[in-house]
Formats: sequence, structure tokens, C-alpha cells
Amino acid sequence: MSKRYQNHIGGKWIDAVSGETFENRNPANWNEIIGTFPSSGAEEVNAAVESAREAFDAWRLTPAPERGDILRRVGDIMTARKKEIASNMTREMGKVLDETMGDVQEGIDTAYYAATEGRRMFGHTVPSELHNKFNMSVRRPIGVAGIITPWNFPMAIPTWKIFPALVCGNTVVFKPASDTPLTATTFVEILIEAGIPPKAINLVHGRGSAVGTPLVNHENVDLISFTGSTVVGKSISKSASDTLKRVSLELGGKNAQIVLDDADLELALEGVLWGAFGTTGQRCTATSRLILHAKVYDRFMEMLTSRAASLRLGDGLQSDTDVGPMVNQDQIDTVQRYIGIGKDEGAKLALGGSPYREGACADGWFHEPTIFTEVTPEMRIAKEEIFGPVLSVLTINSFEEAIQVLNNTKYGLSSSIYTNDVNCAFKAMRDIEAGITYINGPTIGAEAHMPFGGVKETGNGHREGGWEVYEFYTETKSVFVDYSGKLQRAQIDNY
Ligand code: UN1
Repeated sequence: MSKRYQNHIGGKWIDAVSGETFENRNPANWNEIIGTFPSSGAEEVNAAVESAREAFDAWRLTPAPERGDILRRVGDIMTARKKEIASNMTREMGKVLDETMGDVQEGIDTAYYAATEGRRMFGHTVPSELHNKFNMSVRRPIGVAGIITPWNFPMAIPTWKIFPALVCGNTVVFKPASDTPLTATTFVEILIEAGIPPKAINLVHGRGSAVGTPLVNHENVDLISFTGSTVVGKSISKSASDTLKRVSLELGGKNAQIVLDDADLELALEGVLWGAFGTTGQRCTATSRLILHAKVYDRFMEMLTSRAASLRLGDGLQSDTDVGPMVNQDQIDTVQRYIGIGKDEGAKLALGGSPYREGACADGWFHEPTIFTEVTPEMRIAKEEIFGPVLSVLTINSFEEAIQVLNNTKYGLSSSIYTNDVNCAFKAMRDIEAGITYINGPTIGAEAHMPFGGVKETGNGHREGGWEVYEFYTETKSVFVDYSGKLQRAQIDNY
């Protein structure tokens, strides 16, 4: 019998009102059921929001440094349990253990950053235009935060959102992806163990349409932070406008790595392999396009196809696995659909192209690393997010053309350029339309203390990570203290 997990609402672990559950399976072996989880809906969301609302006053009045101290303990517990949490994440969503270890570490780094933010939360003091008057701005929590997260970074992304929300004094209703409910459950258990007031952190499992939609529409939810597809992000943005919620959206990407003719090709090769096929390509920062200078095309493609062909597919818990499974059949279907589109558009399939079911991979959602060449900028496989192990290769003849091709997409999350020409590197930093640019590094490599997010249809202008995310989770109040003892009319009595 697989273990039955619960929601966390109103300070208690409880089933869905209907008693219905859904199964969570190991993508490397779909016969293994990780557990069953409550299929929740609007009723559970209402109870969770009520609980978060009830906990808000006491939590906002808890000194911010004390809130930060609790998050430090969260980081300590995550550190002690890092390997165990990572192993369960690999079982639940498939990526290799090294990567799930990194995912937990990203959460730990975020915890320690948030802990110290409790001692900053800077406001401003500025002079008043009047005599005997004092001006300052202070930061206030906003209220109940609705947090909706994806399955590809099942620990890092919830921590990017929930730690800043909490340290700023907000309370939380957390709706994790239904492919990674176990990691979310462990995370909430740790928050409570560390001392977050149980009613301040609510966890509601279930489908996006059943749980996410009522959360977004709820009039007592003050903000929504969402990471996922652009289609869902746009619909969240529309619905949330009815209640004028603050919304932060981290959406799709079509990230490219440029390799110029003066690049260190060995280095660029390691970068593109890690960027395109790490996490089985299921990252919003995955390298989905390689923009390759014609002068090094033949040499580099030979190096790339031979290395990519030798990547070992398998269970992410096996130490010799390079590439784990995709998360579920839907993702395989999407990738297969795009491979069909690429062929129809006239691109050449240079490697892979099929699901993989050999040997130990027979009962898992594996897919071959896939490379398309002869891709032109107008093809859909050059412009649309695929979210799988598929790399589209485009050829260019100059730096200027490379930038033009890179920018030819509606997304703008991450980007990379390999060159030893300092002038090209600086022009790339200036001209690439993306929230993140790596020079001589792959398109992935976020660090907890740097802002993370994108331009164009990748988001709505907010950033996760670093100092910037704290702006999103607080509201500014301007405070004026008049110690003159008389009415002073601004702009009138002083001019
Ligand atoms: C995402 O793909 O949703 O550096 C987040 C990176 C990762 C985070 C990616 N650590 O790209």
C-alpha cells in the first residue's frame, strides 16, 4: 500500500473534503507509486485562505528578525536532510540526484539569504521640505500570498517564493504542481518544525484548474506568485485583475547559446550539453537553441552529436545516469508533437527523435536527446518553448546576425554567448533581450542572491531571487512626522 498524504489547512493535516485522491508515480518506473495525495478544490482553498488570514496579524507583528531566525532553522533542517530530500525528489520527478541535490541547495541558499533579509528590509529616510518634520518610508507585508509552483525545481522554486513571502510578514496558501506533491509536503513539514506558525502555511494539493483557479480568484488572497506556462500566466493575469491582486509571473523561455568563431569550443560544448540536456531539457532556462557561427559549424556539430549520442539515459538515482526521464506522458507527447512539427518544417533530425524504452528504461517516460539542424529563424521549433531534450541549431555568419536571431522570439528569459572577444561580450550584455545573460557559461546557473526573471512574454516585470523579490512581497508606506506643533501646509506655507 502506498502512503496517503494530506493537505495542511488551519494548522492541521487533513484529507480533501471529498476523500478523493490522486496518485504520484515515479517517472523512471511508473509501476512505483510514491504516494496518494488529496484531490482538492474550492472548498479546501477557502479554508486555507481563512486560516492564512487568521494567522496574518500575529505573524506580521512578529519582529522581522525573529521571522528570519525561523527561516535560518529551516535552512539548517534542509541541510541536515539534503540527501534524503533530494533522493525523494528524483523518485518523484526524475532528474538525476546531483541535480536534485543542487535544487535543495538552492533552497538552502535562499533560506539563509531570507534569514538575513529579516534584519534589513530597508526603507528610506529623506529630508522634509518643511521645518520640524520627518519623512520616511517603511515596508509592510501585504497579506495572504497564493503561491503556485511547477514540478521541475520542486524545492528551489517554492523556496524562492515562500521564504521572501514569510520573512516579509505575509502568510501563505501553497499550491504545488501535482507531479511533485511529496517534495512540497516535506517542505511544509520542515517549515512547521522550524517554527512557522502552523496556520500561516497552508498546503492544498490538486489540479491547477481545481485549486489554482479558485486561489487566483479569491477576494481574500492579496497576491499571486506563479511559475509555469505563458498560456496559464496570461489567464492568471486576467482573472487576478478582477480583484486587483499583485501578480508575479515567471513564464516560458526559448533560450539560446551563441557560439562565435573565436570561442573555446570545448568549453562551449560542455555548456550546451548541460544547458540543453540537463534536467532532460525541462527547465525554463534550458538551452533550446544553439546559434552557431558557420566557420566552426562542421567541427562543433561533430563534437556535439557524438557527445550527445553517448549520454546515458536511466533512473536518476543510478550514479552512471546522465539524463533522467521526462516527468510524465504529457511531456513526452508535447516533445513528440514538436519533433513532428520540426520535420514538417523541413529541419533535419541530426540525433534522437524518439521516446526511449530499452532495457531498464522500459517502464519510464524516457526520451532520447534530440538535435535538429538546418533550422531557420522562422520555424516554430526556433521560436516556441518545447520543454524537453530538444535542441534546434541555427547557423549565423556574424555577431550582429547572432543577436538578431537570438532576439527573434517572444520570450526573453536566459541567454548565453561563448566568445573571447571582449567587445562582443559587452555588446551582447547590452543588446540581448533577456533577463539573464551568461558570458562563457550555459543558460542555466542561477544563484539565490541574484535577481531571476525575464523580459517580453517570459513575465510581467517582476523578479525572483536576490534583493528584488522583497519589493514584490512588501508594500511601501510613506510616513510623515510633524513635530512643529502647528499646521504646516505642504507646498503652500513653504513657498
Ligand atoms: C527554472 O527553470 O524554472 O539556474 C528555474 C537555473 C536553475 C533554475 C531554473 N537553477 O536556471
